[in-house]
Amino acid sequence: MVKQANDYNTTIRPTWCPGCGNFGIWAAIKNVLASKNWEGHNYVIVYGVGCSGNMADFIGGYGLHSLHGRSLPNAEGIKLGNHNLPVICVAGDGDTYGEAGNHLIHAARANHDITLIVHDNRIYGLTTGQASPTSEHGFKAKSTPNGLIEYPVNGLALAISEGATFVAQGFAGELQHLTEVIKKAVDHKGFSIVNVFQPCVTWNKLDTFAYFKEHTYKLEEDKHDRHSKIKAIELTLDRERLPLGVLYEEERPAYHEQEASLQEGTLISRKDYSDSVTELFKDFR
Ligand SMILES: Cc1ncc(C[n+]2csc(CCOP(=O)(O)OP(=O)(O)O)c2C)c(N)n1
Ligand code: SF4
Ligand SMILES: [Mg+2]
Repeated sequence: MVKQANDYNTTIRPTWCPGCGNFGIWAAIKNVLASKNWEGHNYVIVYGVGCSGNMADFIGGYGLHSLHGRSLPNAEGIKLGNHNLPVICVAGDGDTYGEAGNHLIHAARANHDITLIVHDNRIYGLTTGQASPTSEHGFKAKSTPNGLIEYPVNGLALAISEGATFVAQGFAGELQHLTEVIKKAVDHKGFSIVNVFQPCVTWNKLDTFAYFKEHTYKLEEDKHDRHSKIKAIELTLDRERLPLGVLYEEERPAYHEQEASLQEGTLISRKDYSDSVTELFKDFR
């Protein structure tokens, strides 16, 4: 039977604030799962901790609600255990560019075959509105009543420079476009990152839907050279005009394709491995 987006709902209704941009990303991810006609065991989604990570309760199928800043290493472990399984990470801007900053660098340079979807609301949503690594310089929040001293992390430039092989951007208010971008990222072999502008209507009164609508533009595929790192990084430097679409793409063997021990099949298909895991699990009983 052909799947519909709502087939991926769980029985739990989202607890996000009415109007939150997380709804748009949730819809786009479910659209992508439906376009693949995947059953719940055909993919795994690893979530960080944040309002974004709460999506773990609202999408069915294989999933792991990990720790703040730790979705990537968990996803890498899953991918190395069964490299035939598509692995997606869902994490916030605070999670990805703050706590997981180091993991982001190493996932990119290893070219792990994982898609990371960053819910970039430029704030710590779940912990009720502190400045995040992507908040604007001068941003006044509870944690920075006199204005944020630091300048924002340029997460996509970092990903490109460290070796990510698919780098894109989307907006939660552009569902169809976002669906297409995430689908391309999931289809890409290697490390893909999609930074998604996701307004937090409760705590961030600066980076609103209206703001992103006014400041974003769609890249024209025939005009932008998505194989040039320099051109892609240049696009990320402009904080006033924010590009949507695929900024950078490159073909390079993924990590699991180069790891000698995985050439004859997945780890989970090896009896010596499953026996040792069964043995290990006895310790947890
Ligand atoms: C190691 C660790 N540090 C800090 C926290 C507290 N904490 C939970 S969510 C969060 C921020 C979430 O912000 P973000 O990642 O941007 O996600 P959002 O809620 O905005 O979707 C923080 C600091 C934690 N749970 N674990
Ligand atoms: S606090 Fe912000 S990010 Fe969290 S659910 Fe509410 S609107 Fe969304
Ligand atoms: Mg956030």
